[in-house]
Amino acid sequence: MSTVPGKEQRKKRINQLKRAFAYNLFYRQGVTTRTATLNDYYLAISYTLRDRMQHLFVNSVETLLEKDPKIVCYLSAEFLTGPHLHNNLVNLGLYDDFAQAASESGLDLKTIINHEEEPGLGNGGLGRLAACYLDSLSSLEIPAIGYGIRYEYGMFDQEIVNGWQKELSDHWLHPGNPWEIKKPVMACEVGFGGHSEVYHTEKGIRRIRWRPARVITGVPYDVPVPGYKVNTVNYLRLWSAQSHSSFDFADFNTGDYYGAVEDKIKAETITKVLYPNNEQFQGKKLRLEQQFFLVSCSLQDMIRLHLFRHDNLFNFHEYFQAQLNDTHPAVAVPELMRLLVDVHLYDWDVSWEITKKTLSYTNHTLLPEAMEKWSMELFGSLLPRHLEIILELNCHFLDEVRMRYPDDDTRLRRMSVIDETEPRSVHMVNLACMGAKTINGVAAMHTDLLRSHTLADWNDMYPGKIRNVTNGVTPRRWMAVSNPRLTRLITEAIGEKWITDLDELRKLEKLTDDVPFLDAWREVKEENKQDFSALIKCCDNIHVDYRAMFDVQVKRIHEYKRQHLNILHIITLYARIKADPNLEITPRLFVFGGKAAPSYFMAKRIIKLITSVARVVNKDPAVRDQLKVFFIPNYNVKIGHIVYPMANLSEQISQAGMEASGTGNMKFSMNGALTIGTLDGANVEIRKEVGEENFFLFGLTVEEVMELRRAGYTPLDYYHHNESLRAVIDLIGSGIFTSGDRELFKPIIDSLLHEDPYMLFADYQEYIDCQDRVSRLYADKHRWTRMSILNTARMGKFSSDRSVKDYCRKVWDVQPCPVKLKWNELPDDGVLFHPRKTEEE
Ligand code: F58
Repeated sequence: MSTVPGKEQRKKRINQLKRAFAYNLFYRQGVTTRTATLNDYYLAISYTLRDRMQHLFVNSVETLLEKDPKIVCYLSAEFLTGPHLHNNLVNLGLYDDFAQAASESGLDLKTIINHEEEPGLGNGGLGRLAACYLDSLSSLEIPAIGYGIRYEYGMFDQEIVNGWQKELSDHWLHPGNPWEIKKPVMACEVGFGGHSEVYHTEKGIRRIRWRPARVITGVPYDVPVPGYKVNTVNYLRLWSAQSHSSFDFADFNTGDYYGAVEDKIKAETITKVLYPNNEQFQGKKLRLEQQFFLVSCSLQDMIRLHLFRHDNLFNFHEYFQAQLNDTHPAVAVPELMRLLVDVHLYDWDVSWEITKKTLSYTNHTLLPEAMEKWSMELFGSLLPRHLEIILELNCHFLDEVRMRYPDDDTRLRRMSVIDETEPRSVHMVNLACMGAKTINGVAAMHTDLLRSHTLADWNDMYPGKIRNVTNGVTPRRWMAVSNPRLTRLITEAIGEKWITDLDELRKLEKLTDDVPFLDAWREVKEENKQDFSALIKCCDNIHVDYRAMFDVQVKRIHEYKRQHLNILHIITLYARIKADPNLEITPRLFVFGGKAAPSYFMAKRIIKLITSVARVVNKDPAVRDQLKVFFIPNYNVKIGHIVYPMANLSEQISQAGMEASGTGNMKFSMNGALTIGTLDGANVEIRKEVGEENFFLFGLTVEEVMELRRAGYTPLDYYHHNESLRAVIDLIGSGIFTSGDRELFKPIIDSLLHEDPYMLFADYQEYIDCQDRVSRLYADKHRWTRMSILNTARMGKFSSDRSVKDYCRKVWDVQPCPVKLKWNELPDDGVLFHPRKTEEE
C-alpha cells in the first residue's frame, strides 16, 4: 500500500474517508444520520473499505493475466473466516485512518467492528485452518483462490437454556454482506443423477457422456482476501446453488407454476445449510450433493480460467494446484477425469496423469468414525458416471497393487476404493490417496501415525508420498487484530517485523530478565483478563477477581477432547475444599466454550455437566470465591478474539493419538498462555519449541495407550484403587450437581466406569498432580511471567506463513508473484472504459 506521509496528506485522506462514509450511508443504505442504524453505519464503513481494496484486487487480477503464474486452489467445504472488517483494516494498514475518520464523523470504530456478525461457514479447526491459509497465501503474495460453499445458514448459534445446549439457526446473510461480490457471468452448471451413455463421434470414436437427470446452476460470490501490507488481494469464491433457469421456463410453459417453484427450492437446498457434525460421518445424500456441487463448479472454473490463458489442458497442472481439504472434496478425482475425458475429450491415460499431478490431499483425522464412506447405491444414483470412472480407475489401480504384492488379498481389500463389506461403499480416503500427488498429515505425530497405521499400505507402496505439513495460524488475526495490547508491547520492544516473520519473536527472549518488561507483560494479560471479567459480570453476574488463574478450554465438545477430564479436576478441587473448609488454593476461573453436534448425545450431556457443576460451585459459600466455572455460550471466531488474549492456562488434554494437530493450542501459546497437555497432535511440537520446562505435560503416550488397549483396559480398576477419583465420580452420581437427580449423568458415569474409550481414568491422577504443579507455579508470578514470555517468543514455527511456505515447497511447487500497481485508482480521464466495438465494425 502506498501511503503518502505528512500531516496534510493524512488530513486529506481522512476527509476523503469521511465523505465516502457519508456517500455510502446516503446512496447505498438510503438513510440519513437521523434514520441510520448501527448496521447502516457498519455497512457504510465496510463498503468504504471494500472500495479501497478494489484497486488492489484489480491489480492482482491484471498481474495474473500478465505473468501467468501457477495458482493454488484450496478446495474446502468450510472456510471459517471470522469477521472481516477489523482484519481487513489491519491487513490494509488502514485502521488508524478509519478510526480517525469515524471519530470525526461522530462514530466509534470499535463499536462498529463489534457489531459485525461472523460468517459461520465452518465447524471448527479444519474450516478455520482454511481461513488462516488464505490469509497467509495473500500475505506471502502467492496467487490463490479459495473455493467453498456459500451456505445460507452457517454453523448454528448456541444458546444455553437451563444448562443445556439449544441450537438456533444462523441466518448470517440477514444484515447484509458487504464483503461479497456476486459474479453471475461466471456461473457454472452442475448435473445430478441420470445415466451415462455411449456415443460415437463424427470420426467414429467411441465416447461416453453423462446425461444428468437434473442440472443446477452454481453462482459464485467472491470475497476479497487482502494480504498483510502487500498489494496482493486474492479471493475466496463461494458457490451458491440456484435453479437452472431453462428448467423453470419449461415448467412455466406447461403451466406448472408450483412445480417450477418447487424445483427452484429443491435446487437451492443444496447450499442452504452447513452440516454441523464434527468427526462423525453421517452419509446423508444432501451432503454428497454439496460436495459434488463445490467440486464441479470449482474445477470447471479452474479449467475456464486456464483456457482463457492457454489453448489446451495438457499443462493444466503446471498452472493449477488443487488442495483437497480432507476428503470432503475428494470427488474431484473422478470429476476432473470426467471433465478431461468426457467433456474436453482427452485420452484416459493423459487425463489420469494430469489429474494425479493436479490434486493433493490433506488428512485431518485418524478417527475411524469420521472417515467418509458413501454407500455405492447412493453414490451411483447421484453420480452414475463418476461411479463408472471410479470403478475403472480402481480396477487399474488394483492391478498395480496385485503386481507389487502378489497374493495379498487383505492388502487389496484395504487399499481398494470400493469397500466390499455389505452394503458396499466408496471409500473416500482411498479415492483421495489414489488420485493425489501427495498426501499430508497436519502435525508431525499425526503424519507418523498415518505412515505407520492408518495409511501404512499407501506409505509402503508409495514411499515419500505422505508428507508432513504442521498446521499454523495467522499472527495477523490471532495477535495483531485480537490482542492489540500485546501487539503494542511487542512492537515497542522488537519492532513490527514479527507480524510477517514470526521467528522475530525470539528477540523477546532477551527481555525475560528485564523487570519493567515483565511487569508490562503481566499488565497486558491482566488488562485483557479484566475486560473478560467485566463481560462475564455483565452477562452472568459472576464476579471474578482478575488475579485468579484463567484456565481455559475452548474447542468443539467431543469425548476425545476430554472436557470431562477437566471437570473431574474441578470437582476434585471442590471436594478438597469441602473436606477442609480452611483450605487455601490458587484461585482459578475455569472457562469452557464449544458447540456439541446436535445429535451427539454424550457431548450435550458434557455441556450439561459443566453448567451444572458451575451452578453449584459458583454459589457455594464454602468455596470462598476460590473457584469459578463459566461456560461461554456460542463459542466462535469472534469470541476467540477475546478468549486467547486473556488465558493464563490452555487446556490441551485430548487422549494421545486422537487430536490430529489442534490449532487453538497455538493461538493460546502465542498470546502468552502456558499449556497443560498430553503428547498429542501439535502439542508435541509446541512443547519441543517452547522447551519442556515451559510446558505442563501429563498422560499416557500414544504407544502406552495402544499397549494398554491391547492388554485390556479396565477403568473400574482405577475407580476402585483411586480414592480421589472414586470420590469425584460418586459426587457426580450423588446428584449434588443436579438437585438430587441421579439419572442425569448416569450415561457419562456408566460410560467412564465400563468403557472409558478415551481413558480419562488412566490419565486422571497424573492430570491432577500436574494441575497441582501448575497451581504452585502460578503463585510465583515472576517465574510464570517469564514462562509466558518464552511461550510467545518461541512460537515462530506455528505461523501459518511457515505452513504455507511448507506447502509451496513440499506440495505445490509455487512461487510468490508480487503484484505491480498499474491502476492506483480509477483514472480521471476514464481510460479504463474502452468503447465497445459494435458487430459491424
Ligand atoms: C480438525 N478437524 C482436527 N474437522 O480435529 C484438528 O486436530 C486439526 O487441528 C484441524 O482439523 C485442522 O487440521 C476438523 O476440524 C471438522 O471440523 C470436520 C468438518 C466436517 C465433518 C467432519 C469433521
